[in-house]
Amino acid sequence: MKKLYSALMTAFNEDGTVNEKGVRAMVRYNIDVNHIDGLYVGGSTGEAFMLNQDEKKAIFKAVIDEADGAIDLIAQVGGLNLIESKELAKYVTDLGYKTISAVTPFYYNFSFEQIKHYYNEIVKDVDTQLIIYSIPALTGVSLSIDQFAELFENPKVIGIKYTNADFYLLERCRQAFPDKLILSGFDEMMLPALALNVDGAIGSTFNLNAKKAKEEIAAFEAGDLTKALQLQKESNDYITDLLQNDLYPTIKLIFKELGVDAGYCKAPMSKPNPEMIAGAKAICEKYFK
Ligand code: SI3
Repeated sequence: MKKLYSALMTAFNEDGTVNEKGVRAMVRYNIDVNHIDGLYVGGSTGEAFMLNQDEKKAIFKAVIDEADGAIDLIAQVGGLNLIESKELAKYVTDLGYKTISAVTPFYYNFSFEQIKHYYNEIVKDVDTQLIIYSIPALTGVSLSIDQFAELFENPKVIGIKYTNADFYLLERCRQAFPDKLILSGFDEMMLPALALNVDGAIGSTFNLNAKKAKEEIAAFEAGDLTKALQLQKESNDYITDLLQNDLYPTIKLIFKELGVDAGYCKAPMSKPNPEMIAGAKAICEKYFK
């Protein structure tokens, strides 16, 4: 069965410090209520690119402690400071994470040789397996099929978190790398990605909507495309509402409505205003009550 992962959020206090209790509460919700297969920790949804090294370490430690072996965990350790990424890779490996992931390095228009060096360095001193985090819309970095193939020459590089609406490239990757793990990243496009035979999906909106997303995967795997499409349509109504209300703070506000203290987002992400709070309540009422 294809796997569903929530991209774990980070709960922050109002002053922008990490609220570990809130992080643990969201891990519990994902395990106990969502029955999720796994968590992607320290990604975009975790606001990780705004965290310092100590905060990242504290989150990785709290998550593996709270999950206590119940689900798969993938630790996103990538960023712009390669020394810190390598240190994090070692840190999470020592904690017991079996899989790491690293975003393609961004901002400086790195050459492919530099990107390849970055990945080979991150895995060099650890025996953990790595999934490339490809998200061109946010990083501006698009890898070609040949470049993925070159990264896969390192046997520790085992897959791609494919957050990209380029389905032609996804199909080519699936054909070219049948034994690699490909996890799709845009929740609103999960069905077309399933059709191209991804191994599962990772996403922010599954933190609340895992039940429906799992039903969609089950319908797809049973060959009931009509039902899978209907479920994707229903999920996309919910995702559209979330996106229109400001995605990350709204997921946290809905968590709060459901009794989970997910805290705040970190500036410069928005703090909830009365309109956003009303919007989140309405979305919660419409889809989750
Ligand atoms: O946390 C992560 O790194 C992700 O899993 C990213 C994931 O692909 C999400 N992308 C972003 C930028 O948040 C999606 O789940 C996305 O939020 C969702 O499809 C709504 O557009």
